[in-house]
Amino acid sequence: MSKLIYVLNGPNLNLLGKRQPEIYGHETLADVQKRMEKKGDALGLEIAFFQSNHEGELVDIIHQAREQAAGIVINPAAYSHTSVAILDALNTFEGPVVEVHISNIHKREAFRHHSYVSSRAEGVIAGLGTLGYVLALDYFAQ
Ligand code: DHK
Repeated sequence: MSKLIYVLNGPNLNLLGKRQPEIYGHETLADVQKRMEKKGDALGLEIAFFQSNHEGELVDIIHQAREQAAGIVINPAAYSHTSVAILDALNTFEGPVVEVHISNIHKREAFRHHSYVSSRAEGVIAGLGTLGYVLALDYFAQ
């Protein structure tokens, strides 16, 4: 049976492709999902893909992952910089977590330099565009 990987996307990522393309690129979130599913097939990983603009809903999805997922890829978006609730939820999950940022948060405003989630993540991929999501799957396959 293939391993199930939850992929979580935080606020405003539903507008990927339309929102500040000079920072986040032209690919849509649906494109990212397709790429991940294709890569997942090649690696023997099943992908469950989510996006929410609501902190509590992301917490609920992480709780659901506790029962189901072998690992989590998360781009918490703006909640990276604010959410102890998402960090606490991830701390209830026993498997590996990879944090992804499309942009290089360290090259941007100072308030983006700190992520609560990073203290829980096995690894953080930032600044490689949407390729970061695909590379996270290579980690899980390994
Ligand atoms: C996405 C966001 O929406 C921002 O709030 C983060 C992250 C960066 C990204 O690069 O994917 O600061």
